[in-house]
Amino acid sequence: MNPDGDTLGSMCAMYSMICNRFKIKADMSIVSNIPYNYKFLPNVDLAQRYFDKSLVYDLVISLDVAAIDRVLDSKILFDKAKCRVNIDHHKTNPAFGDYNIIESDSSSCGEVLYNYFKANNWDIDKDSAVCLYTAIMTDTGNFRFENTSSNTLRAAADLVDAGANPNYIYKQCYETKTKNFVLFQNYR
Ligand SMILES: [Mn+2]
Repeated sequence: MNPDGDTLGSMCAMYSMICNRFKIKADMSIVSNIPYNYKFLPNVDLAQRYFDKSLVYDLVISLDVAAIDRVLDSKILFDKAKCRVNIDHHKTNPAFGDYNIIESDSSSCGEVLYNYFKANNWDIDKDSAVCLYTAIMTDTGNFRFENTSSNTLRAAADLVDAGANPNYIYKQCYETKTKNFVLFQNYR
């Protein structure tokens, strides 16, 4: 519900990792519209709002979701899955998955994923790097909130080396406005 840059960035990074590295088919599910400024995220347009609720997935991964009720009626897909994984950084997360990767000292779900990918020696491709950088940048308020640690900055640097462009991503997230919005601003 109301996904932010961390939610969408983490989802698309995991999607790229699964499809590009492991060559496994995956679907992405969201329950709200995608904010205009996150449309640049690689593959985000493949995310679906409506699903056949009779589907039973082998694996469902919840990303940046502090409480499973937040996914509204998509919860049925999570509940019915053969394996449920919960990856998050919120202190309040009650560990609702069969497997839980919760790091409350990480800035963002993007940083948790980055740590996981690195720990498993999974190469981070450019699409994943763009998504993870976006996730970390937006949840740290451009690396200025208290949750910004030395690990956060090392992750960001590594993601830049892997192809994320800080200036481009910043502009997409904070300087992209709809045509109507720009007209409205000019009118005022
Ligand atoms: Mn987050």
